Amino acid sequence: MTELRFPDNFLWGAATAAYQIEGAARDDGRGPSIWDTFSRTPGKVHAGHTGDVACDHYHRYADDVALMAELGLQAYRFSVSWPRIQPDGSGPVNPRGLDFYDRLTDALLGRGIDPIVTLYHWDLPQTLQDRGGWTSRDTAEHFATYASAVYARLGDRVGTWTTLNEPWCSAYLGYGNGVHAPGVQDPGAAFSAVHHLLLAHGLAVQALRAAGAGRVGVTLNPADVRPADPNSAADAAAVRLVDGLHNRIFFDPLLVGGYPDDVREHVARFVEPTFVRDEDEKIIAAPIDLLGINYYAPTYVAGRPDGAGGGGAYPGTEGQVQFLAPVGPLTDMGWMIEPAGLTRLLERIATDYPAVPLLITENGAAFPDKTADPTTPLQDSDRVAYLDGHLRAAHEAIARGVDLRGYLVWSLLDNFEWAEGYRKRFGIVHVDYLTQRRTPKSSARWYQEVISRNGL
Ligand code: GBH
Repeated sequence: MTELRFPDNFLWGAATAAYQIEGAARDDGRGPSIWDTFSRTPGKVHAGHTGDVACDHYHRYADDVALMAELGLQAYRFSVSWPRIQPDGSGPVNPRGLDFYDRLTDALLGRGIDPIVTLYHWDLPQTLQDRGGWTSRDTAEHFATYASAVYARLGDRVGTWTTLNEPWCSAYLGYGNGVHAPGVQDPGAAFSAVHHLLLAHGLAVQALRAAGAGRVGVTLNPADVRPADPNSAADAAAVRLVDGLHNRIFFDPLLVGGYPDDVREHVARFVEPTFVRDEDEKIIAAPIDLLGINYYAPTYVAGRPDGAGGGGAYPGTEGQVQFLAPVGPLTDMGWMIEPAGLTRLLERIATDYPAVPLLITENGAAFPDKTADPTTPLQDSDRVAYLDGHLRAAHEAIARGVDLRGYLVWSLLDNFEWAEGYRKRFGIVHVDYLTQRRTPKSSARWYQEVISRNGL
């Protein structure tokens, strides 16, 4: 394989999320989140796993930061747990919750690692859910207050802020098909959640800017939507529909201003959009400094005018759209491995929504452990191949002119993989959940090399 160099100043790092790694669910005044409730509800998460202990990162953060430094990470993306900061989601701030992120930030800076904060990675305070969660406008207002509280504590040391992680998942999986917390199944609620999440982002950007924040953005999980048959008009229509409900419903209000007409019409079939107020458009479209992109796999669809489509997590696609079963090499999640999808996606975003720098805030793969012997380093050549392929794809996008600033691997550690619990492992570092022992896999050593050479 040819050697590839990345641009000078290209940022290399790793990402995690609070509920997936921290544990310490009842420590230091943390309130319950919708993921505590959901994971403790029988049948929702594989084998009844919860984030109660997870990787115990809350207590082991110093060792974990030392490991990041050993691997040469330049940046580390973590999320802040809202219910640690405001146990009830609104009202008094819990200083002990902020203390943890204060210690973490200082530990990172002490090792020369750039902290990238995500303010919301799915752990909504349960009290807010009891009042409607993301279907309530109040939640968006509360989010801005929470963002200000975190900024007030960390803003002097954290330079890069992102508001939400993957609002698509929060809305469609949380309120549409209910496979994620809070487990609601209601198309109207899903669309109302989309809007209130976007509004929360916009209000938080306003609040962060007012407080003096430097770099502010949001992380999406845009889909590379592909037709089963490139020559089929029905498939092209299916691509357009899914692209609207997955991508343009977020991109357009954030980066252009307002929802696309076809998306508005589709949503109106499920819910009267009284929750959209005139003033919201401007708030949501507040300029951002970076767009975080999470990419894992492409989405192949076929149009089914005969009404025989299986649909998916997208309200109103039942009957009309068939989501094709993944084919070819798959990860342990059953997701396709298609690096070219990343190049296509980055190019498409750069073309349709120019002027905003991009950062890959997540990319990675789950693969089962290869060895039962805990004394030999785990040889995860499948993960190395996945990462190598996707870095080549990212490099190709840069070569075609995409303004891509960096790459954060998902994930630093094996962790609580949401509805899959601990059975799916995304880490470049292995976690033995019985002993909490961390062991870098061969992918971690490979990544360390990539970073030190700034290339492949
Ligand atoms: C991210 O979600 C999350 O930010 C992170 O917390 C999580 O651990 C990580 O990825 C790994 O899952 O569902 O078969 O139709 C990614 C969620 C994955 C949702 C791909 C859409 C489409 C394939 N996305 N999925 S499928």
